[in-house]
This record gives sequence, structure tokens and C-alpha cells, in this order.
Amino acid sequence: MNPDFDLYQLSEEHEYLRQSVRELCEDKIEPHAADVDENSRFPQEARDELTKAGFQAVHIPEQYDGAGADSIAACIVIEEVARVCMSSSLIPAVNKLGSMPIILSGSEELKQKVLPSIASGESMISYGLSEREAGSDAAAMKTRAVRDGDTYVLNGTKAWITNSGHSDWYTVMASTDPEKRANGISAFVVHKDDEGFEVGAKEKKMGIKGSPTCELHFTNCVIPADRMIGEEDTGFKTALKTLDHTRPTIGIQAVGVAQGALDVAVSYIKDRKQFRSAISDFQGVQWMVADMAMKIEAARQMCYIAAARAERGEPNLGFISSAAKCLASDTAMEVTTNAVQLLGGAGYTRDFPVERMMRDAKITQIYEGTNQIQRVVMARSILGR
Ligand code: COS
Repeated sequence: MNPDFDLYQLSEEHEYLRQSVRELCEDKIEPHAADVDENSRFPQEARDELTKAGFQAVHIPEQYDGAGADSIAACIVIEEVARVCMSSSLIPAVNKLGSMPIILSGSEELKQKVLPSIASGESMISYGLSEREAGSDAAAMKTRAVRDGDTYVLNGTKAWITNSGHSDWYTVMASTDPEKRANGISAFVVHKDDEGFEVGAKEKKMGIKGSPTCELHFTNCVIPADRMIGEEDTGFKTALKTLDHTRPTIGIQAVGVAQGALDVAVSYIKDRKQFRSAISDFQGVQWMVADMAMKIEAARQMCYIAAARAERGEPNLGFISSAAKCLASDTAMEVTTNAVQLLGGAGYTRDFPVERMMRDAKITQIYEGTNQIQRVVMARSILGR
């Protein structure tokens, strides 16, 4: 056996990165997590600290002034931030989601225009696909983009857009040829100062309360034609290809919050005494934490594999990226619910973070495609449809 053989393990750099991000999260982000949730306020401290340390968008390639970190490194950052504050983890996660369409399909000029400001942390970028009547059926979108000389004019409304109002840039999918449905959709980059663009009211949500979710309104919004990402009518494919790369990041975010809840529960059950012994001495409790840890680890490995396969540019990523997101988010919901159970009455109060984690975990089963849609994608891949 060769002890130097790195068979199926993360690199030392990845582990070193995890340690650095964890320290920063515990020192600078976790102390604000409860207040961010309680007051539904943007985690500005997290944005500042992540930016200072260069962790707000590690995936931006070096040629656009980024760190050029691989997809597993990007996962580790999101996982560790989510372990202490889900709302804050949406800063690196949505920076990746919003910029992947440009990285995958944008022109060199567009990349040069947008990506360096994300890399430096000066700007954030959001992703606008969903509409009120086009959620799971994303191709049913009504937002229109009509060519007018060397501009496009956008009209319509996008819904549930994460980090809206705090982002400077928005990747927006709009129909350029409604007859062609999915194959008549184009992707654009919109700037917050573009004429005719407006961010709507903030949604009142169950969880991830620190991450603003708003509508985007386009009223004769004029943008230069060179802000289109790739060719006309290719935007839906770019949007789905993007999700192949980013669903593993939602999976790992779910792993992070689940791990955070397990860590709180483990420390609590070792301390909590009932029937004259720590409740961690009871086998029923031990089996609960064993199951929680087992499922978290399975989900974590699947997310890293999905992320690595996306990074390698493998084809047919639909199955693995949907499976990773689905397994991890179902795990997070189960684990955070059980963490509340292990803390009993205390877990149901805001004296402990597990009730927040349980509320925050729920969204991972919904956004970037509901877990029902993930199963559609998996089934299509298995059945070859
Ligand atoms: N990458 C690139 N292209 C893809 C793709 C992928 N992963 N998956 C499908 N496509 C292509 C298809 O090949 C098809 O192109 P052709 O007509 O040239 O063959 C086109 O995209 C449309 O695909 P399809 O017909 O499968 O589209 P549907 O309308 O049936 O939708 C689902 C497919 C349901 C999978 C898609 O709408 C979806 O993922 N919905 C959920 C959206 C979502 O995640 N929303 C959350 C918003 S982000 S927070």
C-alpha cells in the first residue's frame, strides 16, 4: 500500500481551506446569525468578512481576477458558512448561481465586464429564472425581450429572486420567441441602474430571512444587445446547464446546515441529564445521532462527486446533480427536525439555533428546483427520455 496515494480524498488545500473558512465563520458570522434571522436583515457583517478573506466568490476564474478555485472548494466555503448561518451562505452560493451562465456561455467582453467586480466583492450577482406562473415549468415564462436596433427591451416580472436589492448584476432569462417556448428563451445580464429595472417588495419568509427575496420588475427596460449571454434563443439551455453546476452547491448548503444542527444537538445531549444520566447514554438517542451523521456523510460525498463531475465538464450531469441536491436537502430537513427533537422544549425556542436551522433547511427542498422536479430530472436520465 502506498501511504502517499491520494485515493478518493480531498486535497490538503481543500482541508486547509475548510479550516480557514470554519474559523472565520465561527468568529465573525455565527455571532450575528440569530440577530440576522430575528430581524430579517441582510448579513452585512458576513458579506464584509467573506469579501475581506476572499471567500465571497472563489469560483471566478483567475483571468477575471478571481481565485480560480475548483467546484469542491466553492462547495466547502458554502458548506462551512451554512453550518453557522444559512442566510450568509447564500452570498457565495448565489454569486456562483448568477455568474455561471456568463462563465459557461458569455462572450469574452461580457465576462470582462461583469466577472472582475464579482471576484473583488464590489458587486454581487443574482439569477432570475422563475416567475409567479413559471416555477417548476420554467419554460412557461412570460417576461419578453424584444430586439430594437443594438438594444433589447425587456418587459415582465421575475419572482423569488435571491439577494435582489443587494446585487448589482442580474442574470435574467426572457422569451425572445414565445412560439418556441424553451427554445425561444434568451439570457441577459441586467445592471441595477438600467433604465426600467426595479426591485420589488421583500417577501416575508419562513427561513433564510437574512437573504432578501424580491420580485424584479422590467418596464421597457433597455439594455445593450451585447449583454445577451451567448446566442439568441439559447438561454434556457444555459439556465439548465447552470443548474447542473449549482444544484450540488444547494446540496452542500443543506449538508452544512444539517451538520450545524447535529453539532448543536451532540453538545446538548452530552450535557442534558434526565433519569440521572446524560441523555446521550440512551441507545434511542445514540441511534438518532448515528443516523443523522450517517446520512449527512452520504449526502456530503455525493455533493462533492457531483461538483467534481461538473468541474471536469462531464456530459449528462442531470442525474448526479439532481440526486445530490435532492438527497442532501431531504437529509437536511430530517436532520434539523431531529435536532429540534433531541433538544426537546429547548429546541423549540429561539434560545438555541436548531429551530432556525430547521426553518432554514426547508428551502433547500424547494429552490433551484423542487425535489419533485429533481426526481423528474433523475427519472428522465434513468429512462433516457
Ligand atoms: N443542460 C442543457 N440543456 C438541457 C438540459 C441541461 N441540463 N436539460 C434539458 N436541456 C435542453 C433539452 O435538451 C431541450 O432542448 P432541445 O429541445 O433542443 O432538445 C431544452 O433544454 C428544453 O428541455 P425540456 O424539454 O426537458 O424542458 P422542460 O420544459 O420539459 O423542463 C425541467 C425541464 C422540468 C427539468 C426544467 O424546467 C426545470 O429544471 N425546472 C425547474 C426549474 C428550477 O429549477 N427553478 C428554480 C429556479 S432557480 S432558484
